[in-house]
Amino acid sequence: MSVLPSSEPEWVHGHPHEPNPAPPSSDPTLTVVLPNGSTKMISVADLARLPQHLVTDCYIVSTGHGRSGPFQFSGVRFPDLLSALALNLSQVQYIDVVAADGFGARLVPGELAGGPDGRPPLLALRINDRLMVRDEGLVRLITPNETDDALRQVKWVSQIIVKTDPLR
Ligand SMILES: Nc1nc2c(c(=O)[nH]1)N[C@H]1C(S)=C(S)[C@@H](COP(=O)(O)O)O[C@H]1N2
Ligand SMILES: [Mo]
Repeated sequence: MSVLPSSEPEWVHGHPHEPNPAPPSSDPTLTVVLPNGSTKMISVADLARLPQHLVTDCYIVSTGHGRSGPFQFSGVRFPDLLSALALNLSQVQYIDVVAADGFGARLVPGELAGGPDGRPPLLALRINDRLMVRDEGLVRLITPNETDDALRQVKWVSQIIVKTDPLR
């Protein structure tokens, strides 16, 4: 399988702004790339077994087709994913969440756990209390506090790349 090169992906500095309406493929495989370069496949069922967190009043704000919502999304918080992978949040430098169509977002330590508002980023599995279908993302990164352009609401998550800082 292909792993992103260590140079920065182009979307770190913003995206060309036409959202894909449909998934690039029906393959729902989700791969975690661990700091040592090894990979681990995780399924939606694996994610569903981890603690689920609900965030209400989420909006997907597209500069192209307007604002949709409010939605309730629920799914897995990053600290819970990291502990399931036996990784320590305090060592994380960043996590890249990449979709099957090449779209992605980078999460940095200060935002991974979420703030006191209880609206952390989620690997969301459910929308409005039902599982998302593939067209909706199946597994979707939801960053509740991003309300500008939906560039961090990554559908069809296929790779989660965890980078740790060797000095910490
Ligand atoms: N994988 C992936 N996720 C994506 C995009 C995309 O092109 N690919 N577009 C983003 C943008 S710019 C928007 S506006 C929203 C659209 O989400 P919606 O289809 O739920 O309205 O998805 C975001 N997530
Ligand atoms: Mo967008």
